[in-house]
Amino acid sequence: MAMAGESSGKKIGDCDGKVAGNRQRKVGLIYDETMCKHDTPDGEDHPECPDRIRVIWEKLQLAGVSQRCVVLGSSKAEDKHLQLVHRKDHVNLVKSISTKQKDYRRNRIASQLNSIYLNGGSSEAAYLAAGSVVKLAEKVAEGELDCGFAIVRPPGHHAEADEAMGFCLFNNVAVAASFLLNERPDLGVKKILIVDWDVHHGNGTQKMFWKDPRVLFFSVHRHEYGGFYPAGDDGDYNMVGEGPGEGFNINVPWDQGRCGDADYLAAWDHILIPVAREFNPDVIFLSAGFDAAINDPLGGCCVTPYGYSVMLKKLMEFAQGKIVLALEGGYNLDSIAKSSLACVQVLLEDKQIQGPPEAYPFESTWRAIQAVRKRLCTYWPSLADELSWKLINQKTPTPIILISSSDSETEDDAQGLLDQMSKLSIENPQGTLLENHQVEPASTSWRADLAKVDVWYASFGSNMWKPRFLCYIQGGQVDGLKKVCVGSMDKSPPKETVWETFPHRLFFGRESSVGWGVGGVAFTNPLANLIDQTHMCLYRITLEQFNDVLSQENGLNVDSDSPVFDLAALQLVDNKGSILEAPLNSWYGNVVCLGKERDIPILTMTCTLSAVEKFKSGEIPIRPPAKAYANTLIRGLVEGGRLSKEEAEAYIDKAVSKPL
Ligand code: X5A
Ligand code: ZN
Repeated sequence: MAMAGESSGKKIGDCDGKVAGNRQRKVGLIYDETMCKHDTPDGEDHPECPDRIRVIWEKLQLAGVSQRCVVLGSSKAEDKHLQLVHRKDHVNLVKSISTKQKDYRRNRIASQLNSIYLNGGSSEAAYLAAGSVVKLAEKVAEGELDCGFAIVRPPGHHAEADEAMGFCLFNNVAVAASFLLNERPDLGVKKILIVDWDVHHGNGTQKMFWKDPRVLFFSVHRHEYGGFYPAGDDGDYNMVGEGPGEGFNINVPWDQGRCGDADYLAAWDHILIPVAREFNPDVIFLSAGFDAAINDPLGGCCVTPYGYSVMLKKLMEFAQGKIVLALEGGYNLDSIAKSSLACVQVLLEDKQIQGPPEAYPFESTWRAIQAVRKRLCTYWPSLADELSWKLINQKTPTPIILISSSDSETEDDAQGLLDQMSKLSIENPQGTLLENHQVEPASTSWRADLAKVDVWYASFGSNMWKPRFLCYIQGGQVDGLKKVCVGSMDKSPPKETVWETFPHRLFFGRESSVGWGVGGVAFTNPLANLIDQTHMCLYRITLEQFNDVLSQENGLNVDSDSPVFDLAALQLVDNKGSILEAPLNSWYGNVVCLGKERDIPILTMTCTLSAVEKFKSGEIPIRPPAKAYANTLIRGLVEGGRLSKEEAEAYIDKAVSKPL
């Protein structure tokens, strides 16, 4: 097989010793220009393009690292090895592609498949991609090499037993893992860890080892409740394997894009690494897609080369460093070249590269990690401990939204707050400045702009009773409420009302409130958990109205020059599914996005995470609600048709009596 750059690689055994007594690791590389022949039939642009592997190879050469590796020729997979994980029909189909004389025959096959193109070079490339990973894996398992990187395409992890999909024809990594286990028992590889950090779920690999306890499959991917490719439930954290393979499949599903180094490393530190320690693999395969890399056009995440290098370094502690990387996705040529280089430098045990300043994971990242740990802790006891509150509430300082205290007796005047707000800026968790809040002249168009956007306002307190909530829209006062509300500038009623439950803890606290007198008012813990349920009444209102509700909740003048919660803030919660926390000591200093309903964000307002801590410590009192207030909640739940009177009373009682 033709090989680019074979001559530039050193032969096994003639690497320089790096440190006396600590020999240089033998790192294998496989690259073959033949795999570039798989391309779109008419030369149309496609993200999975031949240049992907070219740029990686060129980068490794230019950086002088391929010269320090053992460069191997590619090799075609044998049908019998492919058939360890693929159906015979599928192997034959892929084989037949190049024998077709006409593009239209191939196009017809491709059109039946999901996200697949085919040309005359596809069969050979697919055989070489799979065969190269097999070859590299064999050499690593034999000990002839310490580790290596197969720079292959087409990618493999979406390919299922009988189906090509998602740019993948054969499942290269699965073929190689199965080869070691089934064809080379003499090598003593009994347990394999497959780590899939491609931004997409490795559905093919998951299915191939679903019932196989010899292979622990770990995939971290954008999932978005099943909306991200490959859509569906396969990538859910509940998918843990079956039969003897139960517990040997781990999915870490992100609810959103934008995850970066901090998020991935949190998944490493709190899931993958402890499990790897318990599993103690003999060999590790890495489905190394680089489409979670910063600037990837498909991934939307922002992992840096540094992030990849740290993730890989942490894996090198296992299986005596026997790790086989196989390229999967990754569609920004510059990003994949840099990320690949960073990884090969780790394989070579070069000095750790520099990283960007420290950032913290998103709230939704901790939610995913906690869900995974809970689901899998019976199989992997090291996941059983609760993560410390301190850890999961670390935050990059983000002064975002200032909301004054609701119903509170504090002296802060509204104008003072607005003045402060005007000095604040919105930052994303990576610390990049997104937008400055400006003080605008009194007559601004913010109302017109925000009136065009709908949100769901999710109420869990007295606003669940519609007549009480309507005071915030139409103005007025209802039974039990000790104050008159001015209402919104837009007095139109909610367009829709729906009920939902959310996995959050409802509780009551504070001594007394302006609206309801002596007794606590309702809060919901901004952090989701797996046990508690809060009933919420969702009103579909405009973002303009939401601002007016927010202002009234917080004693601010609705007639203000600027919105409290603007489009930039909405975009921020929308993108992150995260929590905006006010830096002030306010009662409802938090706008939390609970998700979406028919693509419209669901927003609620509650206390800050730090206030939750103070409630727990007793610094802020937990108090049962005033009678009139509790009755208003019960009325809301009953008249809204959510619960019976008895159920509603029991629900409130439970929230009152259960310790935080
Ligand atoms: C290997 C890989 C992505 C497929 C996306 C299809 N496939 N829309 O990254
Ligand atoms: Zn991918």
